[in-house]
Amino acid sequence: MPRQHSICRFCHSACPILVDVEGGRAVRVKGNPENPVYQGYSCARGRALPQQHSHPERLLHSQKRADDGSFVAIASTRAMDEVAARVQELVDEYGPRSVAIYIGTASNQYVAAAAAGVGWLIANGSRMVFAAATIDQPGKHIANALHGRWLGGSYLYDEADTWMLLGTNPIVSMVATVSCANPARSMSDARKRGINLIVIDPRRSEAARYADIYVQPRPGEDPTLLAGMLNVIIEEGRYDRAFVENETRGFEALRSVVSQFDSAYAAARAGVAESDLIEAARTFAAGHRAAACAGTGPNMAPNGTLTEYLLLCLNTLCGNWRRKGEALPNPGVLMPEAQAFAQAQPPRKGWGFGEKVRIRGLENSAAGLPTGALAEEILMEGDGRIRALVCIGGNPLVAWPDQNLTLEALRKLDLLVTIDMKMSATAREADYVIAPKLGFETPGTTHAVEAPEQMWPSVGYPRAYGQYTPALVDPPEGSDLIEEWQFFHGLAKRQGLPLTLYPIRAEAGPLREAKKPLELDMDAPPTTDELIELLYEGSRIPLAELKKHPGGGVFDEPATTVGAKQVGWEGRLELGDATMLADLAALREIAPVGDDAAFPLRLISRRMANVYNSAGRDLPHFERKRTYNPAFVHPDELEQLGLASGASVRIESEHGSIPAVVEAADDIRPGVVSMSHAFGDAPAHDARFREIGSTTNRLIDTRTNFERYSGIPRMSAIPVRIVAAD
Ligand SMILES: Nc1nc2c(c(=O)[nH]1)N[C@H]1C(S)=C(S)[C@@H](COP(=O)(O)OP(=O)(O)OC[C@H]3O[C@@H](n4cnc5c(=O)[nH]c(N)nc54)[C@H](O)[C@@H]3O)O[C@H]1N2
Ligand SMILES: Nc1nc2c(c(=O)[nH]1)N[C@H]1C(S)=C(S)[C@@H](COP(=O)(O)OP(=O)(O)OC[C@H]3O[C@@H](n4cnc5c(=O)[nH]c(N)nc54)[C@H](O)[C@@H]3O)O[C@H]1N2
Ligand code: SF4
Ligand SMILES: [Mo]
Repeated sequence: MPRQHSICRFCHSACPILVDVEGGRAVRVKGNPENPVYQGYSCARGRALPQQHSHPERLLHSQKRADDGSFVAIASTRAMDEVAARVQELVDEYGPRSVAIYIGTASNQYVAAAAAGVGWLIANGSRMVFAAATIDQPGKHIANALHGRWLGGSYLYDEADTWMLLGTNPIVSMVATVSCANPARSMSDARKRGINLIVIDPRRSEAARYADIYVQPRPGEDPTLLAGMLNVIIEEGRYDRAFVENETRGFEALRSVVSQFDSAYAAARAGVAESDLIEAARTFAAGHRAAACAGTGPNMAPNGTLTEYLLLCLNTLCGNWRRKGEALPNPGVLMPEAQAFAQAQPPRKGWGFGEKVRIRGLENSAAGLPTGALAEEILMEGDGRIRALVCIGGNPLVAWPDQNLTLEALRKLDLLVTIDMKMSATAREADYVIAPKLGFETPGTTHAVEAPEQMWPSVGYPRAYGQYTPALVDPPEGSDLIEEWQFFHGLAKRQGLPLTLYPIRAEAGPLREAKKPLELDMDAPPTTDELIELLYEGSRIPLAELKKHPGGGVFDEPATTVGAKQVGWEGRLELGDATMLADLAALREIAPVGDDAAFPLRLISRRMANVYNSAGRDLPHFERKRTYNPAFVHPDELEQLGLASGASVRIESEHGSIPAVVEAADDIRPGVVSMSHAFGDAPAHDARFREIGSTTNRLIDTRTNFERYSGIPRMSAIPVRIVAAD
């Protein structure tokens, strides 16, 4: 068979790829140099998709735990019979709330995987939906609710003259804090264009190499740093007065609190030069098409919601939102056509609505139920305890904060099911492991990367781009695999329940009704291709048209522009949210993150190339290099500790301890340890740490240091010490 177009589904970036198929197997993958948006980009993980599909450890059959703890293959229909029956028993005996789902990272890339899980859960009467979002960047969702949203959207990196990246490294992570399609290309193009780029990160990251101003702060001091910048901009009158006057409220309240963070104080606290802070503020305020955006680092450090809120205030003060008459870079392809207006959607509640958990007063928030409290929710006796958990493309045992607690919780469950392509650390604790189809075996689209109306600075494609791919190959001979949504359909059918899909981003627009949930036929379910047709009804570009562009198409014409403010519209963006400003004011009274003699170092997270959280470590291109996650520290730090690069150590926090391998890296701020998450395995495997790495989440305490809105514990800027291994 000739070379075929497809979409990579290893990570969220949806790169267009060219696939050589021979004898019914994908044998080679490369990027597509003719693709107008990605311009040939692919990464080693995408090029290793053939090995991923044919990996000797890939599950070709679902697995069931036997009484002796070993796993035996089980037919997927039988697995659905047994899981459906067990869930029904639990619902009957303990109520619907005893059943929960966890939506992990590897669910985003598959058609309706999460939507079907949610639909199935709701059909059971449960609302216990947990997702990785609340241990990722929950502050984004909550701050957005508190600040309100500009319905004209934000500017995008590819058109910007000024940009600020706070604790995000898109060159490695591929997140859309610049363009998610070929970020390196996008960053070098922007440089040629003369963009002013500010990067703030305790590690001089790959993205920092493109920076005009690079600031290396203490981790965890982003709110003070931002308050200092806001103060400079306000005091020097560098903000957009007309925009502030016409579209916001609460300016005086913000001014009054940030005035306590003068540049000298803020800079000293963040451990940066005062002149750098002032220059960053002035440069940012001088931009016309600009935005500031944060990644996981500052969101995982204490006060992540406050950081995101102050970033929104910074963007709003500087008037960095798309104005009336400006064209949207991406009005949508598989989404309905964007409806953008030069007006503010007013604030809404950030937390405290919907389902509750029983833990530490935590509640549902704009980011969802707190995954940081899920282990406790499973462990806590009494009415409402979660007894069954179905994981969709996630790996809680290495990804959730507090590994020991997580392990205890997973073992306490009456039923743990995980849909995973291999026997992950979590799968080995499960009762059933459901073996899914992988990318080449299923149709797919780029719709999850679209974001026609930007929720926060810079997300989504910089153009009206989209791609559809059919399934390219059949699953391996003799295998019994099932797609995620089909598994949930199968469960619902066996329980005699309907399955309704709540399509993502189907909410109402100012002139558009919300999309209706989709009720699936329980006796004659659609094929995945038919489901795609149903899901994208009403898309700006008809699916049939998109299919005429197998390598991906751009549909810029006709342009969609930002409409004038609707008559009588009164919504304003909130600069003075009382809770956020109280949190900021309180920081004035709290010692900087970092004053702790027993644990003098600060552990921060990072993404490593060639893997995707816990996935990809078994692919050949990664195995050829080191296979663990080094603890990177500044060479001076190592010298002080009397350790050589490559030495085995223990990293200890107040809460736990892990073995690790230190490595000298002069891009790290002294006093900081930079280490990737989701490596290693359960504690029983610790002896192999030089081969499989170690789980930093064992060092994290979910219970003492957490954000009260989202429940995210302190997952960055964690006080630790390094001791030589015995
Ligand atoms: N290659 C690869 N790509 C991935 C992933 C992967 O595992 N590997 N994971 C994916 C996932 S799930 C996500 S959510 C995204 C995340 O995407 P990003 O948010 O871009 O993640 P990182 O690349 O870890 O960048 C975070 C940066 O924050 C810095 N940092 C840490 N603490 C602080 C702090 O307190 N303040 C400041 N200012 N900076 C801080 C770190 O040094 C790091 O450079 O990446 C995705 N992409
Ligand atoms: N300390 C610390 N903890 C963190 C973070 C951090 O920076 N520091 N980051 C947090 C973030 S941002 C996130 S998003 C979470 C991630 O948390 P999770 O999503 O729970 O973890 P992953 O490792 O991404 O889990 C992906 C699982 O899906 C499987 N998988 C891979 N491909 C497929 C597929 O095609 N289909 C199916 N069904 N399964 C597949 C993999 O084998 C793996 O077991 O971790 C969080 N935890
Ligand atoms: S960046 Fe992500 S989508 Fe693109 S080739 Fe790599 S793994 Fe695949
Ligand atoms: Mo994430």
